[in-house]
Amino acid sequence: PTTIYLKDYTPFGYLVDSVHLTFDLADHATRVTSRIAFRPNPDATDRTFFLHGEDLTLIRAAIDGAEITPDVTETGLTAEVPNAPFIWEAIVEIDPGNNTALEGLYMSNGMYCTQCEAEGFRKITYYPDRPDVMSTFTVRINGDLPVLLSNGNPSGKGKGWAEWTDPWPKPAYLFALVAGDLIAHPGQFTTMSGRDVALNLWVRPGDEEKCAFGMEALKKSMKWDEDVYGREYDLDVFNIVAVDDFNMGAMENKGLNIFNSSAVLASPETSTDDNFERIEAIIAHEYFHNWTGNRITCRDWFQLCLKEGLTVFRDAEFTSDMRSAPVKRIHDAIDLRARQFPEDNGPLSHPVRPESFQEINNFYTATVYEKGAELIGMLKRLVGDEAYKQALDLYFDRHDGQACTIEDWLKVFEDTTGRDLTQFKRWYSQSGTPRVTVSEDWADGVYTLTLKQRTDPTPGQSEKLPQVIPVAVGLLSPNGDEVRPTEVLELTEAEQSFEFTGLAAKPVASILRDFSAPVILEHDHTDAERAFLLAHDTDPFNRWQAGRSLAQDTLLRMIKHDAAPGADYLDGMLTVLRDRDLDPAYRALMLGLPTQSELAAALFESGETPDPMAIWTAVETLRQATAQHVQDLLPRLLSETQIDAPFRPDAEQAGKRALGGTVLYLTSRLDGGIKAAEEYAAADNMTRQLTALSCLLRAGAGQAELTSFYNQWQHDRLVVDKWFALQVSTATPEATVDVTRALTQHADFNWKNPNRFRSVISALAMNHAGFHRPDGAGYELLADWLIRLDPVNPQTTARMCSAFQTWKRYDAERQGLMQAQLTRIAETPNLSRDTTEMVSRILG
Ligand code: B3K
Ligand code: ZN
Repeated sequence: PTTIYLKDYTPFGYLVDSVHLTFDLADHATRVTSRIAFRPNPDATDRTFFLHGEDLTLIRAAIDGAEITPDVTETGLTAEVPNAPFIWEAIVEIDPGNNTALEGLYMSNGMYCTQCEAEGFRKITYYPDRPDVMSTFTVRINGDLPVLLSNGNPSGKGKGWAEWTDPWPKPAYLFALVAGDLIAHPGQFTTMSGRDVALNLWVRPGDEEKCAFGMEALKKSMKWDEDVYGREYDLDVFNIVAVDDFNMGAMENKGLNIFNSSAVLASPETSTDDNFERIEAIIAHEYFHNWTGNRITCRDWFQLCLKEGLTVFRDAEFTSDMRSAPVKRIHDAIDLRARQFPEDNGPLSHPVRPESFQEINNFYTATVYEKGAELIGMLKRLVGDEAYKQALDLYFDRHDGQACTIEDWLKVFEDTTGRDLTQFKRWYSQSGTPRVTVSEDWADGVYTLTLKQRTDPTPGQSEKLPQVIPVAVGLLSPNGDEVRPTEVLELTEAEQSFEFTGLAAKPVASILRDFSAPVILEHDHTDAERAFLLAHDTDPFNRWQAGRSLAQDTLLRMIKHDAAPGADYLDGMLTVLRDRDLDPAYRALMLGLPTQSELAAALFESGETPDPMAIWTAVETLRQATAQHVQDLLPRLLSETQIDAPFRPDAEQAGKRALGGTVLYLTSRLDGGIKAAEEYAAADNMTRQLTALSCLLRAGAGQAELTSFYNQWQHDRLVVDKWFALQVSTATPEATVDVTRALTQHADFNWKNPNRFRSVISALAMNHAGFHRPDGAGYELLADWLIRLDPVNPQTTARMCSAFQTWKRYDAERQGLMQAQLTRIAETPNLSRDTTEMVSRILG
C-alpha cells in the first residue's frame, strides 16, 4: 500500500468551474453522466490530468464533445487535455445494490444514499476527488421514487425526476444524493437577516414520531450559531435524512446532512437521556460544519482537524450553553481519557495533524476530533474570549470559500493578537499526552508551585519538545476558602516555578481547573487532601476530579496491596450523596468510577502488569462497600429522584434520572434487584426502563424482564441494538464470550448493519475483564468477526481493530494471544487497505 505525505502536497493542475451530474437510478446499474468545466490552474506546475475513479465502469468519455479513450487503472484515469478551458464528459455505470462498504452511492432498505467523505466520490464518477478542488454542482436525478434529494436548492421537478443546484462551491466530499420512499417532518427557520429556510427531517414511514426532538435541536443550533458566532445559514432549504446503514454518526453534506438513524431519531419511549444529549450535539455539530468545514474547508486531509477540532469545540460550547457547562466538561474529560489517551499513548499514536497515512478513513480519530477540540479550547484560554471572537471573525472573513490549512488558522490568531504561536503549533505536530508533575514549596509566606512537563516517545517521534500548557490554578486556604481565584499559568519550559505571595498559611492548590489542558496531571496528593478538595474546591471540574482521583487511588491500592476501601473515599461519597445543594447530575458523576481499562493503563504506567480479573474484583468490592456505606440514604434518594412531571429530555430531568439510576444500582447490590424490578415495571421512558433492566442483570436477576423487553421492542431496531449491547456489557467476566457468541446466533443479529454489529462486537471489546479472558477466547471471537466483516465493510472493521491497541499493557500470555489474533487478521488473503494499515500499526 502507498503512503501519502503532507510534505508532498501540490495543488491540482486544473480548476473546476462547474459540475453537472445526471443520475439514472437503478439498483445494480445506475448511470452517472458528468459534464465538468475544467481550466488550467495558474497556481499549479504539474498539468497531469488525473481523475480519481474506483469501481466504475466507464461507458463513454469526451473532451469538448469529441470522444476519447482515457488510460484507465484501478484508481483512476489519465487523459490528454487542452492547455485551455475545456468540457469533460463521462458516462459511468455503478452498482449501488452491491455496495456493502457504505461508501459512495449505496442502498439501505430500498433507499439510495451516499457517503463521500473522505474519498467516496471517486466511487460515483471520475473526478479530482480532493478537498481543495471546489466547484458549484447541478444535479439531476431520474428515478421512480417519491423523494429525490441532493445538495443546494431545488431547481426543477417533475414526475420521476428532480434537479438541485448548489450555488456554493464545494469539494466533492460534500456531495450527497438521497432517493427513496421517505416522509418529511417539516420545520421552518427565519435567519438573522430575515430569510426563510424550509427545514425537513426525512425518515422512513414508521419513524415520524421520532422527529420532533431533532428538529428542535436543529433550530436551536441555527439560532446559536447566529448569536454566538454571527454565522447565518445560506440556502433556502436544509434537509436531514435518517438512514439505518451508516458507518459513523452523521455527515455534513452541504444542505443535505445524512444521519445514522441512531444519531437523529428520538422519542422518550425509545431513547435514553444519553441518546437525547448525543443527538442534540451531533445535529449541532453537522449544522456548524456549514461554516467550519463547508464554507471554509480543508486544503488536504492532513488538515482534517481544521474542521473537526473546531467543530467539536463549537458543539461542546453549544451543549454547555444548552445544558450544564461543568457537567459537559466532565463528560468530555471522561471521554478524552477513555478514548483519546489510550490512542495517544499506544501504537496508534499520531499528531492532531498527521503527517502521513495510507487510508485517511483511519484518521477520523479521537485525537483528530477530541484532542483537536482541546487545542481550540487551549487557544481560547490563552488569548481570551474577546481575542478569540476577533480571530474567528477574521477567519470567516479572510477564508470564506477557501480550502485552508492549520497555518491559515493559527495566522488569524497571530494577526489579531500579535502573539507568536510557533511553540503552540507543536500541539498539532507532536503526538503523545504530556505529563505535568507538580511539586510544592512553602517558606516564609511564599508558596511556590513547580511544574514539570514531559511527553514520552511515541511511534516515529523519539524526542519531544516542551509545549505551551495553560494550567488553570486556584488556591484554597486550609479552612476551605478560596484565597486565590483561578489564574492561567503558562507552562512553556520543561520545568517552571510560579510564586504566590501574601498568603497567611500554606494553601491547598487546585490545579488544572476546568481541565485546562489535555494532559496527565501527576500530583501526589494524600487521600486527606483529595477529600478536602472534594469537599471545598470552588471549581466544579476539580471538585469532581478530586473524587475521581480518590476513587482511582483507592482502587489501585486495593488491586496492588489487597487493601480495604478507605474511609476517605467512602465518607466522601456519603457527603456528596447527602448534599442536596449539589446538582443531581453532578452527584451522579461524582459516584462514577474510572473505567477498568483506565485502571489497567494506570497500573501499566506505574510499572505493574494489569490483571483484568483483579481490576474487576476491586471495582466490584468498592461498589459493594459503597452501597453498604451509604445504604441508609438510599431509600430517601430513591424517592427524591422520582419525577412527577411529564418527561422532558433536558439537563435537569436527565440529571435527576442519572442520580436515580446510580442509587438504584447501589440499592440492587443490597436487595438483589427487588427495587429494580419495581422500577422496571413502573418505567414509562427508556432511560428508566433500561437502567432498571441493567441493574437487574448486574444483580444476576432480570431474565424474565430481558425477554419481555425484547418482545416489547422487537419492532424497533434502535431499541433492539440496546438490548443486544446491554447483555454483553452486563455479562460477568466468565460469561461475556459465551453471551456474545450466543447473541451472534440470534435471528436479529444482522451483522452487515454497522449499528447492530457494534452493539454486540464493540460491546465485547469494551467489557474489559470479559474480553481479556485468560484463555484468549475473547480475542479470538473478535478476530473471527473482524475477518468476516472486512470484505463487506472495511471502514467499520478497521475502526474496531483499535480494541487491540492496548495489547502491550498486559502479561506475556495475553500479549501472545492478542498478537496471534492480530497476525491472523493481517495474514487474511485480500485484507482491505483500511484493516491492513490498522493491524500493522498496532503490531508496530
Ligand atoms: N465529517 C464526518 C465524518 C466522515 C467520516 C469519514 N470516514 C462527520 C463529522 O465529523 O461531522
Ligand atoms: Zn465533524
